[in-house]
Amino acid sequence: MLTRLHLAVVGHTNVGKTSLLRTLIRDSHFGEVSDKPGTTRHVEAITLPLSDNALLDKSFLTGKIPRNHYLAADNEEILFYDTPGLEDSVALYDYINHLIPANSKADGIDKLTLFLQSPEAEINFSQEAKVIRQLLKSDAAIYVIDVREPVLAKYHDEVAILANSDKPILAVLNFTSTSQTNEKEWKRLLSRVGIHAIIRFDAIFPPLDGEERLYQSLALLVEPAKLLLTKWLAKITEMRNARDQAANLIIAETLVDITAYEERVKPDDKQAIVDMQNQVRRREQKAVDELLRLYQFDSAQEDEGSLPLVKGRYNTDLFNTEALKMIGIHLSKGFLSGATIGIGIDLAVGGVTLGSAALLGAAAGGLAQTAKQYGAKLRSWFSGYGKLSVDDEIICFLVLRLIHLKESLNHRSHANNDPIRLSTEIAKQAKNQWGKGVLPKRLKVARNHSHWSTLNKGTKKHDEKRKSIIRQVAQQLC
Ligand SMILES: Nc1nc2c(ncn2[C@@H]2O[C@H](COP(=O)(O)OP(=O)(O)O)[C@@H](O)[C@H]2O)c(=O)[nH]1
Ligand SMILES: [Mg+2]
Repeated sequence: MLTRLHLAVVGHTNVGKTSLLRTLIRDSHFGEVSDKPGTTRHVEAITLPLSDNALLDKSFLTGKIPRNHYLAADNEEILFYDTPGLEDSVALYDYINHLIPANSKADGIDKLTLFLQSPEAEINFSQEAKVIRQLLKSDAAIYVIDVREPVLAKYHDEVAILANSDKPILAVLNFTSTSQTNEKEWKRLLSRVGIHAIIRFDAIFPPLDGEERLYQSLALLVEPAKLLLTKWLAKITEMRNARDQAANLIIAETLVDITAYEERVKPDDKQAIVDMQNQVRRREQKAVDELLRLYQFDSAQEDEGSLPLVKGRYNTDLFNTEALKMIGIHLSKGFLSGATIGIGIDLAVGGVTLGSAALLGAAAGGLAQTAKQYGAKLRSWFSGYGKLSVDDEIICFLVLRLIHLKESLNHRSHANNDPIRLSTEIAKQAKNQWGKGVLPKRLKVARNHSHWSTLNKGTKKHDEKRKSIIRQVAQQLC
């Protein structure tokens, strides 16, 4: 039984070998990816890290420490070897066959071994020799194919050379999300040399069950590694679920922080509103950073034109009514646009707090005008202080943005260099309860617990009730 599986990732140059590995090991910085041929010049070993610190960050909310390292502790591991491309397979195939006398009984491995011992392995075919050496040392190969390519002579020779290794080979059809492909022809060629294990796996837009299919196919090909691969897959699934749960906790904690956030201000203190908006923006950014870290994407990677993120930041302001309307969030009658949008005012009058919706009109003209509007009765109660809090609609907008970001990151390949785009999904999500602009009851509870917000002074971050509400809100996000 194997406890370590060595997999050589081989194929023609520029077919997406390095990209496939970036996707499988969730690391957008692994190796070098480029349109130019021959970017990967050496064999590079890499494994999927099975511990994840970002998952631990939120464990204080659940009290459960994610089980890490259980595979690593047993020294069980899958090692991938990224190799340079097989560039000149036609010349190599000829050369290998010339090395063998005409009536020789040498088999495929004999031929490859002879080649590796020949002087040309150090001179003209040094790059190819690296690939073949690694292939012979590995337990199996993942053969990456660009299915847009017609099946030219050079590929016939390439496949024949690989088949000489007598290693189990899993063919991975890449670029399958492109419209014009030569899949049928490739499958025919592969089966002619006895390669029948074939999966479709686009490195940039991998299918949802892509990883499962890949490891399951390997388990069928390399019987001694079956148990290891099954455990590996279970670990991947476990990490995926833990990541999803941690993401929901990140979002839920942000929601509770912002819902419970309040400031007591004097009438007409417009600066207080601006300051509060900035605090909320910063809190949202913290959630974005946490999500990016959780899904192992770095914020600097995003380029200028990206939506919804520009260099790891949303490029639409949270307090922007147009954006709110665009995704279809229903705005209540009292909702105002303009500078004061999104921060509602409750009047704290002799211990009685009036609903913010009724008094939203106050935001535009300041509290003095409100007092006029609501008459003498109110004025007599008026203690001289107002309580600012963030409007329901803004919180709903925030949650939709964060859920959308989470989904985008969850499905995103680490080989994808395109900016994260605001898809139509967000509009679809907006049809659910959040789109109505009304907070669910569970979250509303936070309105009466200002000490639950890390944005207020005297926060009780570890308050059991706070943690419990965060967990409940997180569960409702699923
Ligand atoms: N659209 C698309 N592009 C891909 C895919 N796989 C690789 N690429 C691009 O193809 C180029 C070569 O990829 P790379 O991983 O460096 O290939 P390698 O030479 O085989 O390691 C890069 O520009 C990648 O971004 C894919 O599945 N779809
Ligand atoms: Mg490469």
